[in-house]
Amino acid sequence: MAKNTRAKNTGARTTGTGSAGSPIDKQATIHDQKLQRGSGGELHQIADADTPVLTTAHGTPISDDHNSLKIGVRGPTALEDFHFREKIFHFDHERIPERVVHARGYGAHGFFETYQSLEQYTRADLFQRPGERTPAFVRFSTVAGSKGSADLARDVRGFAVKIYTKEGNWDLVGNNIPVFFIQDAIRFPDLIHAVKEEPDRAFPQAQSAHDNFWDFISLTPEAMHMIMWVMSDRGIPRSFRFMEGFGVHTFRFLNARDESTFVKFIWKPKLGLQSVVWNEAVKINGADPDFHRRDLWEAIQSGNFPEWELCVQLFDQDFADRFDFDVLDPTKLIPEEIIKPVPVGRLVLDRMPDNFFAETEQVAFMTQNVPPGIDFSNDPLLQGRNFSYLDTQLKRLGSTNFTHLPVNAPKCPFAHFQQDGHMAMRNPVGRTNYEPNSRGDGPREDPARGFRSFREEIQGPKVRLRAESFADHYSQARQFFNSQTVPEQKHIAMALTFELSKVENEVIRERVVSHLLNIDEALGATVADKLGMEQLPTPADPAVAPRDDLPASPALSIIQNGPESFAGRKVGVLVSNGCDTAVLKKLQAAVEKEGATLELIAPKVGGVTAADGSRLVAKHMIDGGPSVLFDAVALILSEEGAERLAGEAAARDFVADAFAHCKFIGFTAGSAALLAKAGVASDADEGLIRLDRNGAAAKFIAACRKLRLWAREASVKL
Ligand code: HDE
Repeated sequence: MAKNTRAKNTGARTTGTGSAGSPIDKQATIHDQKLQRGSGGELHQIADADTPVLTTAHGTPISDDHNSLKIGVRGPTALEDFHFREKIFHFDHERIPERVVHARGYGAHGFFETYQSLEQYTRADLFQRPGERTPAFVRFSTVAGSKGSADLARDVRGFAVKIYTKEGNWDLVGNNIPVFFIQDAIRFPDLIHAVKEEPDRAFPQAQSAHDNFWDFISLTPEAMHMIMWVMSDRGIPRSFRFMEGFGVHTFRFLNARDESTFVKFIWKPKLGLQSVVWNEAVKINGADPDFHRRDLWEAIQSGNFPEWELCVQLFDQDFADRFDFDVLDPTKLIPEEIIKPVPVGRLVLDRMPDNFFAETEQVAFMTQNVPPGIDFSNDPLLQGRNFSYLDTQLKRLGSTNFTHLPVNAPKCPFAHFQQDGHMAMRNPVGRTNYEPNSRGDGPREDPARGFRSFREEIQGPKVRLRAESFADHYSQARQFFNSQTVPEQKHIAMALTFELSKVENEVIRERVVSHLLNIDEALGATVADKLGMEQLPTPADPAVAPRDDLPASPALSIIQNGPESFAGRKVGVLVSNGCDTAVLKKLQAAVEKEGATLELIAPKVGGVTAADGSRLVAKHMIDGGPSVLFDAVALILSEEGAERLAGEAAARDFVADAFAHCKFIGFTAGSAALLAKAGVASDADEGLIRLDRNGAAAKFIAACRKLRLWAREASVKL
């Protein structure tokens, strides 16, 4: 069987002949393909009744796509070869500039479904009718790395949503972190220059662990709150499906009477929050740099559509005046315990793009895309963004007509007098291309339906100053740190230590620690100690003394908001020849009942023969399926299988890593030899669960709902 396939694939069997005088003189049929062999032995695929004829972009049918036109069979190529020229010309121009930030991203289509009418607060059409669905496109991204960088970089994640409402596109261009590094858009180019690869050496790529970034940060105290978030587990999410999204800035809702309510937007994932540990992230980047992409692709293709609820925090001017911090300052958040986020709709992603380039690469998000009923606040970061995003689209997409691309075009009726320009696809018809006009042609303004800005009274001198109300740089950073569980606080300390250990200049390290001391003395001292600093630097001089009266906000912790469910997660099961299928079947049933998935890993990808003689096909061979790709693992091995695997480094790492990353490990008695060789005692803690006992599969999955056994972390000392 295998031999036959091989013979066919090489096209070794040739039949028939080409037309007389043609350089193509032999034909072969491989599967249902018609192949011809050319004069130099190359294989040509020939059109038949079922396949379209290959043409140039101008429609000219092509007879030979393998050989350029030459003067003599070994001679120079002729200039008149328009097909060759067109093909190479087009290829040479396939790339468009990658996004200057958020270059690496992955998108999907879906819909937004409104829960309730928000008429009281906003006249935005999409929030009027409960149950109504509005098409949406989402692009998730990392910020610092280039288009080809790995998914598990420690970084902020972009969470950009385009909702094609009946009154124009609404782009909520957010992140998975509710605050930002800087308070004024004028700082953005410096921030991004600092975090991206250093200009003389062009590394490190997709990493903030280098001198330039920390130099900038150490001199930018306003970044400290955001630094706490990025150094926390939020910076290394398990996948896009398990992240929150935040609009960050304060926006306004405007109702039909043009009354304003301030609003902050939050996307909450239905599957709950989850992150990985740093040691795992580093290994995932090697094992599967597309881990986040693949996760979204697999979930959507298998019909497990990821879902988020859109929540709003609503408040009025009175609250804004009373609140501890300035609501226009994007380095501050409003704790959920102070203003409870109210769910107003859900976002479901149910379709991958047909073509990555056309949709995910060319989608153009712009903060200034808001429908009537949603308006901006004066947050200086948002004001700057509203200027930036239009500019960037022209640079990337090359034409003012980027709104003609299907992914960017509104899905509601639209009409204007804009015309011409590069690649205009939609061109006006008729004589009138201006307004007002006496012919009664073309669109007209609509003072009632049209977009109106909030009539805000603004007065003041023209100044280049930062508001004093923005000057508290440490209090919310401290509140964030105090709201984390012990393991989460440790992760922050470890992340800071790792990052600063990559900084060559000791002065920069010390300056960062001097800020940490203003956030939490013990944190600063731990990082200093782990960096081997001989003495603690003096705390940085704060513009405003950090407060210690802000209560912890449990909503800020990932672990305290665990889903208590294993749904949407993945178990990796290591199997060997002679394994017990009854145990596997029970585990499979328990996994499916939970709404999770299971993949088999075996010594060979072709699979194994179980004890009952059945054949189990594997998804991964052991070297290609390390445990970092799974949320929990199980070892269903025969004694002999376990002995053999114990001699393989990849199998030992599979177990040792799962243990070190605090994962739940199910195992059968036969698997003991591998556990032992990996240095894991089968009774080490309650995270090791026997699977070959009555009711064991359900018990294992119930334990997995905790996602990780953090109590183990102190002993593994990652
Ligand atoms: Fe962006 N940002 N940004 N940003 N941003 C871009 O627009 C910019 C900021 C965010 O998946 C660019 O189309 C400035 C905050 C996301 O296509 C660019 C400032 C937040 C995406 C740009 C900020 C974001 C971008 C680059 C400081 C979270 C990816 C390519 C004032 C609320 C969208 C592009 C996608 C992309 C500018 C700050 C989120 C250059 C000037 C704060 C999710 O226009």
